[in-house]
Amino acid sequence: YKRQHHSVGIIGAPFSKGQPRDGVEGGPDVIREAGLVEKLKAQGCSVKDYGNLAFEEVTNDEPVGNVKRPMAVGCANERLSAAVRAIKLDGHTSVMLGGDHSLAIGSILGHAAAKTDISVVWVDAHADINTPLTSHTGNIHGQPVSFLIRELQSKIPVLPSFSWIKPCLSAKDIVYIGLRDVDPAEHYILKLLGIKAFSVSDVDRLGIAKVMEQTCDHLSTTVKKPIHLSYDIDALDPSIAPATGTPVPGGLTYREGLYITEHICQTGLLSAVDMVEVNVKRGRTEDEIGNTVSAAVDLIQSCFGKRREGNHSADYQMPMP
Ligand code: HAR
Ligand code: MN
Ligand code: MN
Ligand code: MN
Repeated sequence: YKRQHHSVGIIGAPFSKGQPRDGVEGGPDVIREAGLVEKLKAQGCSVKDYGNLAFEEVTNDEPVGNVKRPMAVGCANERLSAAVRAIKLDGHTSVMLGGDHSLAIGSILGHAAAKTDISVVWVDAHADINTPLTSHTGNIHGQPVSFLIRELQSKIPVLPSFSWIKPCLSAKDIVYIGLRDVDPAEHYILKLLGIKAFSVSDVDRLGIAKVMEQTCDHLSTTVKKPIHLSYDIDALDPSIAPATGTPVPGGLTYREGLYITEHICQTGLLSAVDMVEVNVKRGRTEDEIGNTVSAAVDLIQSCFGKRREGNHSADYQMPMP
């Protein structure tokens, strides 16, 4: 393991229309207010903060079938994809602060536009692979993966503001970790396409170390592609990350959550990160909010080399008596 110099480009995406709950648009600002930029600099990263994207108001955004706010989601993601592409072309590892998980559409497509061939590690309680036709909620944050997988495209209906989207992943290019709330249609799709998925039950059986080993083995059978880590904070147990829209009991521990980011950092392949679904308005106390936000910051720091065993710089000099 060689200590690497990390150059990080941060983009805030204060967007919530992929789901119905207020507050998730505040994610980028609360994560920054918790000191993200300063902390990354203090651990030796160079950081460029690209600020927050501005999303235009979309009027007449009527549901298509039961899919809610298709135009707002399509337009926001088109903007985000251009921003992430630019951050990648500037030479940074992209960090997208959400916002809800529908933003993974733009983040992953922007990353793929700059890097051609990428792989995805999707850490989440949910599979987010409903198609617009299988979704029971109509919330697009439960659907982003369906738009990205080539093998599913014959099942995807036309949606307004989604025509720019061209799938960029094969089913073998994505691995899930942390699943525990998967709809029947989603489970069918995962099995049909043979998508690698580690539920929390698999984490129980194998341990997180084996899960990460097998995740990396699966993603690098031939060439080592840049990794896109899409981290939904609800993957963590609600006891450590309660301030999120759809908490599910029995989640990853704080230690398992951090093991994932430490391991992916060590591959040297991490190329883009999403940190999504932090919703301060879903926290019932200051503690619940603070714990959730600081877990998000800790995970991002860990993506860029902060290790629980400790760190020191290559030029560290012992003080002499
Ligand atoms: N599967 C459900 C749906 O399609 C719930 C998924 C939403 N929750 C998320 N996504 N936070 O990870 O709506
Ligand atoms: Mn999600
Ligand atoms: Mn989720
Ligand atoms: Mn590995």
